[in-house]
Amino acid sequence: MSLFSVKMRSSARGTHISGAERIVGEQEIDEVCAAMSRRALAHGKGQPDSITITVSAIEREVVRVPALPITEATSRTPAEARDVVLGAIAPLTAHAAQAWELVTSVRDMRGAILFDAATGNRLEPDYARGVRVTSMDAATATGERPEAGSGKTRVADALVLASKVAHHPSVLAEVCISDDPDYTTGYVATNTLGYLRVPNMKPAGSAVGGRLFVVDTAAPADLIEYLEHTPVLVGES
Ligand code: PML
Repeated sequence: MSLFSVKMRSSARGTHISGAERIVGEQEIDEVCAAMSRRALAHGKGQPDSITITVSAIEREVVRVPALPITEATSRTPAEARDVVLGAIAPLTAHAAQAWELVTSVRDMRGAILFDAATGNRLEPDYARGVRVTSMDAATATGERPEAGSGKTRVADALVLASKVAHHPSVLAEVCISDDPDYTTGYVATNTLGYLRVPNMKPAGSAVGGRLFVVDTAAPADLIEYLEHTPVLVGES
């Protein structure tokens, strides 16, 4: 079956508000475009004045990876959330506290921070932009799913992204805080831990939000190419 990438990004007065992507069969394109614009208009970060939707045929091989298993922590405050996240990433980097400080201080980044586990240095070429993870979807969105074309939830989207990211051998962990001020649950993901949902990552109403990947490489060109361009369908765990 021919597959198409459908990408949406929205902004207001030049500031990014939201983005989404699906990999779908041709028959799903119209429905998916409609669902994406509805979702862009409903984003808690504000009313967009620009919504761009791009549809392009996928010409290269699509990689299939398993979905990470989901569990949930019981953090009741940002301080407890910090303890959960540090518990997960401290075995992977001596700079875990620095990673937390970083991911809880960024906002309006369209992409992720690449955080070198060995040094604590940032590796992404453009700090303001970060590295965007694109070209991915749930495998069940490609016609194998009976309700193909229906809207997906925020958690399902995040799980797809986290599963693609965790699959790369240079990635040790991901920490995510939503940039939606009304949404305070984030996650920490690793291949051994899976996708651990972490409530109360930030205070309600906070515009803080971003993603940070703890990586085990000082030369991230291959990783960036994978994250930005390799088409990945995420299957059942
Ligand atoms: C986002 O807003 O896109 C980030 C989503 C994080 C979802 C965390 C969860 O509830 O599992």
